[in-house]
Amino acid sequence: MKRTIFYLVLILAFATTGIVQTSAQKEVKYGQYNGLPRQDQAMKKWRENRFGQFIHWGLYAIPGGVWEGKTYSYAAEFLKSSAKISDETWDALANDFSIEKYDPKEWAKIAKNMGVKYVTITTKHHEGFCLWPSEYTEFDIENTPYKKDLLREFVDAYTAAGIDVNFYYSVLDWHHPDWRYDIENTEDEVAFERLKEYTQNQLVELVTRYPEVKGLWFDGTWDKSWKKNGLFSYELEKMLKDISPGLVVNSRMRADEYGARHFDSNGILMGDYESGYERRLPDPNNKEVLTRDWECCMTIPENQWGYHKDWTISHVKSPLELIEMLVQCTSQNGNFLLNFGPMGNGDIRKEEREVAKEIGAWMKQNSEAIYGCGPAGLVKQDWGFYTHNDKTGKVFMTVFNNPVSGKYRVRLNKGQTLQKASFINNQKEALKIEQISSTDYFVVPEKVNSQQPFVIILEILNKESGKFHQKALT
Ligand code: H79
Repeated sequence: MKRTIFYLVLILAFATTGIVQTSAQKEVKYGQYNGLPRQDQAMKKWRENRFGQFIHWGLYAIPGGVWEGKTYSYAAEFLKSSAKISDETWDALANDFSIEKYDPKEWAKIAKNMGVKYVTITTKHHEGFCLWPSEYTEFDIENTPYKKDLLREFVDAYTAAGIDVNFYYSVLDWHHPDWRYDIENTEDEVAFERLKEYTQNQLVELVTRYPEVKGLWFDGTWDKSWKKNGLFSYELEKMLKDISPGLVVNSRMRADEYGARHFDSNGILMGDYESGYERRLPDPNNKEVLTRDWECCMTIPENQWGYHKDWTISHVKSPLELIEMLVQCTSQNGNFLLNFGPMGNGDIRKEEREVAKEIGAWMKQNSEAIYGCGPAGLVKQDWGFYTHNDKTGKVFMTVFNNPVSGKYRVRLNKGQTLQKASFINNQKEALKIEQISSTDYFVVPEKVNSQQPFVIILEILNKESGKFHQKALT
């Protein structure tokens, strides 16, 4: 009996330390090689940015989800497929891409005022149309009435505004004759080799023509054809990083030699950060996501990335909902990438301008709780989310739900004491604190703004080190 208990304890001890492997490790040659989480300057900057703007712009912005008088409710950038439009008809939209209202400096100003630190723009979406003059296709901006390199103008304007530029690139390509969903015979294989060459050429072209680019965001990589080419994506990632040192690449690019995506066959993340959170967030108590870099990309309406004329067909998220998502991401070590779909004429729709303005107003007061912040290592409470700045040691509580008691519970870890609480916009004045146990406190502000999420800064002392709270990754 004693022996059984001994073994049981042993097994439990190993299980909790993670030494016991539940499944055998596979030999994976084309998996992760970056050493994560990356701690170089470029990656640190990506992480500190926290808030980005996604831009979906292409020919789909012209019809805006409406074709021959009929409104298609599925994603506007999928209209070619939803309305079963022929290649010829769709490709002819390039003749209407005159974008007379395109003003990248104004776009950059809107983004800057919203408070984003980076932007990710679709250089080529599934339709295959290229926003830059590519040497490798005619289906690009050069062959529209606009003619000029809009991407160059975009990169210049955003860079001048101090916003890091990233490129989205869809490998899936409805326009390219060599695209295959799967490789079933020699003909497919030969065609897909050409598609791979095209993909590589274009990506090398992008990082060379626009050396300012900080990262690549791959999409359309879920088909069998790509999954059967783990070695290719492995070598391509390396090649692009050789040309552009510091380049930050999302996990969607890669497949390993067994066809596993995002995470290799041993469960190790590929690329530099995980990009599976599309239009959804992790559970707020999910601790696993704290151990890696990740990004959530989000639409303002339900599922519209490209410009859709009719935003009444689904719920449109309010700035408050979006701010809450941004804060949640920060609290769980993630970035938040909020999508905009500019119009076919190059203008930004008024609803998006309004969202940008309102988020921007909040950020002007409270961005200290976002930039450079991450998890605080404290137990989440119902009023909202904690964030923490490693460099200053400050802990921020961003409140979204006000308790009817007017008392905001804080539970510290053992060995910590709460020294002070104050509003972010009035740090000189200390708020009332009630200690209720060795670890628990109530912060009791006399008056709160119940119309807006607000931020309280906590100063926490670690009794042993005598220092302010340092990040406790769990
Ligand atoms: O660009 C936006 C969308 O147009 C694009 N990604 C965002 C950022 C997108 N393309 N397709 N989709 C989104 C939805 C595709 C979902 C599926 Fe699948 C692809 C269903 C089956 C294959 C992803 C992979 C979900 C399951 C497997």
